[in-house]
Amino acid sequence: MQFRLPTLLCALLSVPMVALAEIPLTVTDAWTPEAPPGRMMAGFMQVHNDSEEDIALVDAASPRFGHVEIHTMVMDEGVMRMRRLDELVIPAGETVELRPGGLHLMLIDPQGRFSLGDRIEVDLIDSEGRRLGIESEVRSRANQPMAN
Ligand SMILES: [Cu+2]
Repeated sequence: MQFRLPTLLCALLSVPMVALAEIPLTVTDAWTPEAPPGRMMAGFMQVHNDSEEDIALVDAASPRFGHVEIHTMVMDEGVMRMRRLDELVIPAGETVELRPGGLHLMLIDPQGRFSLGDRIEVDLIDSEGRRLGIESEVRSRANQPMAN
């Protein structure tokens, strides 16, 4: 034990204490349509890439949900279906829109209930392990424009 403890301390001290940089994205108008309790919910937003390099979002997480995925909609034998994306690329300098009928975050396994106006914390995670914290406001479906 006398010999192990210093080794352990060295190992701990060698872990970088510097937080990873935030993802250089600007997210605006993030919102989530209200849903019956216990159901999956969606996250919509505009994501602008402020940098000169493409950014690949590969995951997302929320303390309010057991699991978050990035989804798109695809036409499958005449029916629109959701499909999970392994990555969503936000091209340098461009804006990608997550909206009803298209790209969205899928908020799965809700932990508790949500009311209109609640702000759901979500971390976007990119291929370099960087994160960006956003808040998605729960809104009524009725007041939102439908896709297309
Ligand atoms: Cu989905």
